[in-house]
Amino acid sequence: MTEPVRVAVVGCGFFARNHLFAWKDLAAHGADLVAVCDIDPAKAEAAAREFGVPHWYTDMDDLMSSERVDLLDIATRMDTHGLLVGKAVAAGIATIVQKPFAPDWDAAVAMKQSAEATGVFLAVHENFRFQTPLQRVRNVVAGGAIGVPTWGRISFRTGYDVYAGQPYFYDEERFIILDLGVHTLDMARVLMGEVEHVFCETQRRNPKVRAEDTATIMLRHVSGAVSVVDFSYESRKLPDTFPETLLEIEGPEGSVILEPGLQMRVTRGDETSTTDVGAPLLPWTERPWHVAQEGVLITCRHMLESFRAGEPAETSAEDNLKTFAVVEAAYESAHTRRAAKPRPVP
Ligand code: NAD
Ligand code: 89V
Repeated sequence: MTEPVRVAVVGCGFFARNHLFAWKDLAAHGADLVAVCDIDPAKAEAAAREFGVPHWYTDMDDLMSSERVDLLDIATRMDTHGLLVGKAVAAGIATIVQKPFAPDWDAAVAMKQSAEATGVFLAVHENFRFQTPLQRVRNVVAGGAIGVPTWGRISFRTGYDVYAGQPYFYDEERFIILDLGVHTLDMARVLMGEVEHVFCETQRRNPKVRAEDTATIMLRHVSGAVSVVDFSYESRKLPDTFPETLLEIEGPEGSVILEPGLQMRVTRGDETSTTDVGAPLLPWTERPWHVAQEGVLITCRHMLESFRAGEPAETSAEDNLKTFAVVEAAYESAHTRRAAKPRPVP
């Protein structure tokens, strides 16, 4: 019988509920949710009560000094990540931190380097690549069915009211590329390989929003492939496909297309087939978020298994910095109106 992994969740806000449900489900895989923390005592207490967690705190230092935690899951917003991750890593506690890794490159690099210097497990909860539909696409591409990808489009366009659950979006200094580009550009790396340079145009189409709410990015990959990654929270179309990532990846042998309703169409030579690759509903997930919610469970399971095996997560701090470098290159290109290269990860 392997020892349970003692997990604590810091941040009990809008999205953290999905982390809490996921860790409770992973009790069957050896996760033991021992504590939650939120600076808002009402949220911390409510989360502990709802999820049957024995202890709750309003200060992470108190949690770390009072509990024996093996794996800390930080589900706060990016402005707190540097401080909280720094504390956890200094305490030698393996840590997962929600996306965006940080508000800026330097803060993200500092966290990665602190974990590297101490040998502490540090991963970013970047869950789109773990979502069932996108895993199915990954399997097709990795299996070589279409050959090495040469062209792709990865698209997330919605008019769903994302602001209702995440009102802080209105005031971000840098918005949709940091919030959503971290997901879609990560998928571009996963499916098409590392990025050589990007050209990006941004738009602010909603007058109530301070920063960009739409981005259209063209990427040249190191392999020579070209992809277009586009995303907006200001699309007006029905049916709205939130939170589906739609895509088409082309190679010399064929293509894989993810269509609305999460129908995956694979063409190989002169044969084509369509499969429903939608995420299953779980007792605690609900439409339309269920695709993203199930992705949280799969991601947390991957983190648990990676930690237990003493291996870096797929979305380790180092890996996520490669995506973050593409995010920064997109902002640079949008500012200079010229192509920009992702900076190397130090
Ligand atoms: P939120 O503001 O609703 O919740 C954050 C919580 O953290 C709040 O309850 C706040 O009181 C608490 N908090 C702040 N500072 C703290 C501290 N020092 N110690 C303990 N608790 C503290 O935010 P949210 O919408 O839940 O987003 C949280 C993160 O999740 C964001 O980075 C967001 O980008 C990310 N997110 C990810 C996904 C996804 O994985 N697909 C989806 C939505 C949001
Ligand atoms: O998944 C996320 O990071 C959320 C979104 C609105 C894109 O679902 O912010």
